[in-house]
Amino acid sequence: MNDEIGAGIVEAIREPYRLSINATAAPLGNGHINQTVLVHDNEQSLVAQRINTFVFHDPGALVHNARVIRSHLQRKGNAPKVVRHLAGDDGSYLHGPGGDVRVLEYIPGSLSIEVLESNEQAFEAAFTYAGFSRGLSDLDPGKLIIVIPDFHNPSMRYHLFLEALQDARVTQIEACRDDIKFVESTGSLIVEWQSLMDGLPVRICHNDCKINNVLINPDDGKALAVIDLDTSMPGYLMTDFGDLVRTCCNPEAEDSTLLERVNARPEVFTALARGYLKGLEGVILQEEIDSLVPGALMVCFIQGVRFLTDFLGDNQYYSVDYPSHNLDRARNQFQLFRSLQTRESELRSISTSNALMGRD
Ligand code: GN1
Ligand code: MG
Repeated sequence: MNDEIGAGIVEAIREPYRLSINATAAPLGNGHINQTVLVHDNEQSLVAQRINTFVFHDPGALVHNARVIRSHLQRKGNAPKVVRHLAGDDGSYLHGPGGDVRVLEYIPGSLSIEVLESNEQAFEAAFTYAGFSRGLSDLDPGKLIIVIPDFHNPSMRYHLFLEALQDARVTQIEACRDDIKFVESTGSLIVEWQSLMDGLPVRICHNDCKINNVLINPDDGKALAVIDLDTSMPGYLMTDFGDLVRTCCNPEAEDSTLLERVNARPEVFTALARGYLKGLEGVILQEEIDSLVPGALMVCFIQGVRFLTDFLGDNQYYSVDYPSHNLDRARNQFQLFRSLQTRESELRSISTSNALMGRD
């Protein structure tokens, strides 16, 4: 992100948040869609974000959903904290000429991690996201706006890949022939995943359960808050758990090209399953428990398909640091998927074992 972007965000919020002329902005986090900065002004620190309206057509819907979710969870004694949107002096949450800049509270001393450092962190993240869905299990899903329809729908994602393949330039196709073949040969699993998903209960999910979307306290490793509620809407537990596996089990970052190191670590998987099932004890149904491993496989594969689709379409969706960034990301995710496939039966017996929830 260049300085001009940060300066533009600060300008958009200067008046409504009474920022002085000394206010500074520095890039924050590692999101692929929105542009995020940490604003410091004298004693005050704020998180400000320019919402990507190519992806999120209705910024007001994001604010609405996050506020509905926050006020519901706040009424629950033991639900995780979620980050707060801050209104400006004028009472509004969206600013700037495009109405696409918002401000969120900054949680001092909090840390967002990109690559998991311990099994305890995996447990804590899974327990926190489970608490999020548990706390929202009695919120009417109709109160939330569907910001991106079919967001985790595997058939739709596969269809978009086929469309991108048809429209792609020859040089792009040449660069990823083997990856395309891999996707086409694995595509038969889509039907299975789709029908599994269609039989599950719809629940309010976070839908972007990456390890870096839980802020932790570095002193005790406990979760401080869940952030990035932009895709929080009705969905399925299998994809939330799948995203946890995708971002925690891999010892490498999602764009690492050291593919020989990419692998689904079973001990991390065990910690995730234990945390997730504990956090949803008494709520999660047996068919949902049975869907956790397929969910992990599906999310890794589909995330790879989404990155490859974007590579074929010249990187219109995800922000990239170099032209083949999305291709590197896709290969990393496919490698993780293959590693999960190799361990599938081992992981299934872990996630369905009674010992995991202390039931034996
Ligand atoms: C995007 O921008 P970020 O990192 O919050 C994407 C997720 C993907 C993720 C891949 C709206 O999230 O679905 O899983 O990148 N968000 C959207 O890391 O597409
Ligand atoms: Mg996100």
